[in-house]
Amino acid sequence: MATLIKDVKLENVPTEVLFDKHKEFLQSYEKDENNYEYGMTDYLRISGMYWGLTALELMSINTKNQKVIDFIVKCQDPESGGISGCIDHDPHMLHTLSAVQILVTMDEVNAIDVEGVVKYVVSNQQEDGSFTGDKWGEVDTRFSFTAVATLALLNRLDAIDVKKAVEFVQSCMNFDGGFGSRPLSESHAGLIYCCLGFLSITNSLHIVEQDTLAWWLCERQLSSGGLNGRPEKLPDVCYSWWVLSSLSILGRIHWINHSAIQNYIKACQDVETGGFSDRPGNVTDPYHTLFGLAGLGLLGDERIIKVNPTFCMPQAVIDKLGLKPQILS
Ligand code: GRG
Repeated sequence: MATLIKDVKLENVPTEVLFDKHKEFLQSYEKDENNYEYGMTDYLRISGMYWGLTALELMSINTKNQKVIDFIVKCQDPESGGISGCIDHDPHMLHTLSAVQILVTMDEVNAIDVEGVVKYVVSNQQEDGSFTGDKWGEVDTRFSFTAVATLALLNRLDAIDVKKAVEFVQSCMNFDGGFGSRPLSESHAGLIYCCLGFLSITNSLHIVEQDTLAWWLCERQLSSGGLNGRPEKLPDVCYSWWVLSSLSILGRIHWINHSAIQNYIKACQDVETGGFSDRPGNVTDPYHTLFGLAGLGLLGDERIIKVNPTFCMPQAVIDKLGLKPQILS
């Protein structure tokens, strides 16, 4: 029986990256706070700001903005030290990292209580080395990444038990070389990025089955050129980041077909509204716009500011902090 591989058809692919349109698209979020979409996305506001502002930085726009800094300050919980997605919401590890990424990029990290953030991250580490996302207790390798990325950006990796944290991530490695959210969970490109990013920050990439994993990541490329996150799934522009950053950390980005993925990413642009969507013809958003642009940056598009594959931030910011996350050659 023939195997049916899920994929999409590309038609009328723009030949260029529409930088001006993408800038306009992202800047419109700053101007219009009264629309329905803005109101419905309160719960992810801080991460949304990180996606949009980082995408603008990658297109050489300085995003330093007092309104954003003041908003983040108001999202820090004075008791736990954690940062929430929006004022009066519960703090969460993901938004805490996004806030620190934004402030570090703006060179304004001291606007928040840095020791409070450190205390919050430490409070989420469990006996087995894993991390919870918030006080409600969900454990996931995404939170191992957000913990070490936040602390590394604050130069406070010493505050947690790194050895135990590495042992937990290692326990999530699968027979195919990939990683899941917890021990015995299915390998997924998003979680592989989190685990490789974690291992790159903690200088522990030696535990990885490097060739096996790089091959699994290359198998994410479909005939359309797009990448999926796991077998039998449709392509999505965000995997241009999760897969290509993982291959970059492994020193094997040249293993994948560059022109095919570039073409897929270009096909996901909306030529009228600007921005990128997950698949051609869908509605665009800042999340897919960041990961489309950052993916093109990793593939060597020199019009995009050099992006660090571990932190998904401008390389110049990481250099300025003196951070050297491990990258294999
Ligand atoms: C600093 C860039 C950066 C990220 C912060 C939160 C985080 C760290 C990374 C998220 C990684 C990620 C996308 C994980 C995916 C989790 C998952 C199991 C998604 C499955 O979603 P489906 O089933 O998607 O909707 P597919 O594409 O598999 O159908």
